Amino acid sequence: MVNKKQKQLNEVEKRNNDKAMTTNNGVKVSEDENTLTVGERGPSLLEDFHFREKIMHFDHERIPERIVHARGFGAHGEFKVYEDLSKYTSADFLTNPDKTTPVFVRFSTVQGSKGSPDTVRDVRGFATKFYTDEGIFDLVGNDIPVFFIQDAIKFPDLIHAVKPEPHNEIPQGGSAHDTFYDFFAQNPESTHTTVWAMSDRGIPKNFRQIEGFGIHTFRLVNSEGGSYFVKFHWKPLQGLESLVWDEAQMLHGKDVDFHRKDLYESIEKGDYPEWELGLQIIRPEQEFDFDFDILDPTKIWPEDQVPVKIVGKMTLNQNVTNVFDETEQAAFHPGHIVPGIDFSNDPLLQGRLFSYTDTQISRLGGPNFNQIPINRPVNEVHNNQRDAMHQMNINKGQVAYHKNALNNNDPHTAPKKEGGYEHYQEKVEGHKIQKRSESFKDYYSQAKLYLNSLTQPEFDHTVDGFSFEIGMCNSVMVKQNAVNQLNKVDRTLAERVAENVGVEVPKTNEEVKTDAQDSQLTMEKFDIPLAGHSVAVVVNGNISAETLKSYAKTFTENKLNYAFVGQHPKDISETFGITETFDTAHPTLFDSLIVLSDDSEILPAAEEFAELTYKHNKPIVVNESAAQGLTNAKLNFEAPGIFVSDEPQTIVQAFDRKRYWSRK
Ligand code: HDE
Repeated sequence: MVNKKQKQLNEVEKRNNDKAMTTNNGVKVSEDENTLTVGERGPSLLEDFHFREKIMHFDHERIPERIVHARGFGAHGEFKVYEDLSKYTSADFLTNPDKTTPVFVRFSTVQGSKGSPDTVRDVRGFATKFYTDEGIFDLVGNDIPVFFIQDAIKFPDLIHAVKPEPHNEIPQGGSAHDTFYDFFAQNPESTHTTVWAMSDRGIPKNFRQIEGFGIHTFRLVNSEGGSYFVKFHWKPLQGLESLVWDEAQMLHGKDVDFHRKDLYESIEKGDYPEWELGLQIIRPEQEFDFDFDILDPTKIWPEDQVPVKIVGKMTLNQNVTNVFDETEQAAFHPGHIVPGIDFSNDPLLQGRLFSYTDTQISRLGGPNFNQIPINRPVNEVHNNQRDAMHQMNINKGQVAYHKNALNNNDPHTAPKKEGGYEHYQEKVEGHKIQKRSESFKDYYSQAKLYLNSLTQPEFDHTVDGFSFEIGMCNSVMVKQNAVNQLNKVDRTLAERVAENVGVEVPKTNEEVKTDAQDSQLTMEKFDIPLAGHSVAVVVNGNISAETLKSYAKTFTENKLNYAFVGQHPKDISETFGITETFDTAHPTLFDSLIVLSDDSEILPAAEEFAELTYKHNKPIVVNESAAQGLTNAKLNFEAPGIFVSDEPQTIVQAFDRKRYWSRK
C-alpha cells in the first residue's frame, strides 16, 4: 500500500539517467531490437556479438536454489547492544553500546521452492548476518525455538520426507502429506517441533511479527576465558500475530507475495520493524541442573527457569537494491562466528558446521563466494588463500604462504589479546561411539508443556492444523501411526484429531504427565501495537469526499494502512491516491473492515467482503445505513468485535483485540 503517486515520482527520477548501453566489454550498442541478418528476411549472422552475448548471459541467469529455505526475502538494517556485556563475552559488537553494527536479514520458508506462496504452513527461517568490526557473525535461526531432529545425520531424511514426494513432486510448500507424517510417526524426536508448526506459529501473519531463535546452545566467552552457555532470541516489538488457516490458504491464490510485500512496503514507508535481542544464559556449573539436556535442540529452556535477558535492538531500515545480487547470493553459515562466541557440542549444530560452506560451493559456484558484495565483511581480509573459480581480487605480491621471511611473515597471525580467534578450551574425553545420549530421549514432555501454554482458541487451531495435515495423507496406516504419536503427548488432541481424520482413538491413554506451564508467551499474551495494521473501507454508494477524508485522517493519526474499496475506482475521491476495486482487493489482504454506505442497496461484493472478514474473526465497523443494508448477510451483530458507528474513531476501539476468537 505504498502511495502510487510516490511510486510514479520515483520512476520518473530513475528514468533521468543518461547512460548509453554497452556490451560487457564496454562497446556502445547501437541496435537492441533486431539481430544482424542478411537482408530483411534472410538468415541471422552469428557475428552479431551483442546478440550472442545477450543470449548467452540470459541462458545462465539461474543458479541452483537453496535445497531448503529456497523461498526467502531479505532486508538491511542495524543492531545496537543496550549495555556492555563484557561480563559474558568479548565480542566487540556486544560490549560497546555506542557501536552500530550493520546487519542483513533473510526470512524464508523451508519446504517450498523459490516460487512457492509465502503463507504456507511451515517453519520460517530467520537468518541474520552481523557485519561486526571483528568479522561476520551469522545467527542462522528459525521462528520456532526447537528443531525436528537431534542429530545432523538425520537432516537429509527429514528433508526428503517433508519435500514434495519424488514420484509426483506433490505437495508444493507444505507438509500435509504421507512421507512427512510417516517420518513424524517413526521418528518421535520430531514431535515437539511438529506440534509448534501445527499451532498458530506455523502460519505467521507476516515476517515483522515473528520471533527468532538461534535454537542451538552456543557459548559466550569473555576476555578472561570464562564461558557461559547461551541461547539467542529475537523478540519482535511489533508483537506476534498469525493468520487463520482458511485465510492463509486463500492468500496462496490472492497474493503469493503476501509476506515479502508486507516487509518491503513497511520499510519503504519508513515503518521499520524492530526486534530485541534476548539471551538465555546458563553458567557452566548449572549444565546438569535441568530435567532436559541443554545440548538437545528439540528442547527449549523454559523461560521461567532461565529468563530471557534483553540486551539490544535490531532495526530493519533498508530494502535491498537487487534481490538476486543481495538476498539470493547471501551465504549464511552458523559457523561464521567472532571472538567471544563459540559452539557447544549440540550434535545438530556440529553437523551444520559442515553443511553450509559445502552447499555454497555448488550454489554459488566455488569457494570465493565470500567475495560477493553481500558476503564481504566490513573489516579487511588478509590471508594466503588464492585463485579458484570466480576470483574477484587481484592478489599482489610474490609470497602466498605462512611462514615467510620474504614478506616479513605477512599476513601474520594475531593472539587473542590482539583480537585473534582462539577456540574455547573445553576438556573432553570419551570413547568413539555411535549412540544417542539417554538424556535426549524424552520426546513428549515439552510438546505437552507447549500445549499447556496455549489458550483454548490456540489449542483448537492446533487440533485443526493436525486434522488438516494428517487428513491430507492417503495411507490409513500413516494417519493411524501419526494419531498414536499424538496420543503420547495429549489425549484430547489425539481424540479430536482421530475423530476428524477418521481413524481409531488409541485404546490406552499414553499422554505424558506434566502440569507445568511453559512461560513461553503464546500469541494471545503478546502485546500487539496498532501501528501497521490495515483497514479496508468498503464504499457502497455515494459517500462524500469530506467523510472519506475524516476517516483517512484517523487512519493516518493511528499509523494504520488503509485502502478505499469500491466497485469502480472513479467512485472514490482520487485525492487519496489509493483506490481499490472488488477485483483487486480481498478481505484476506486486510486486518479489519469498515463498511460505509448511503441508502443504496448493499452490493453483493460488499456483503461477501463483510462475511469473510467476519469469518476470519477480524474487527468490523459498519455505519448505520450499512448495518440496515447488511441484514441478509451472514453476520451476527450481537457477536464480539462488530460495531455499528458513524464515527471514524470506532475502528481504533475495535482493534482492542486483533482477532475476536470467541465470535464463532
Ligand atoms: Fe539449515 N541449511 N540445516 N537449519 N538453514 C540451509 O544452507 C542444514 C537447521 C536454516 O536464508 C542450507 O545456504 C543442516 C536448523 C536457515 O540463506 C543447508 C541441518 C536451523 C537457512 C542447510 C540444518 C536451520 C538454512 C541450504 C541439520 C535453525 C536459510 C542453503 C544439522 C537453527 C539461510 C544454505 C538463508 C539453510 C543445512 C538444520 C536454519 C543445506 C545439515 C536447526 C534459516 O546448508
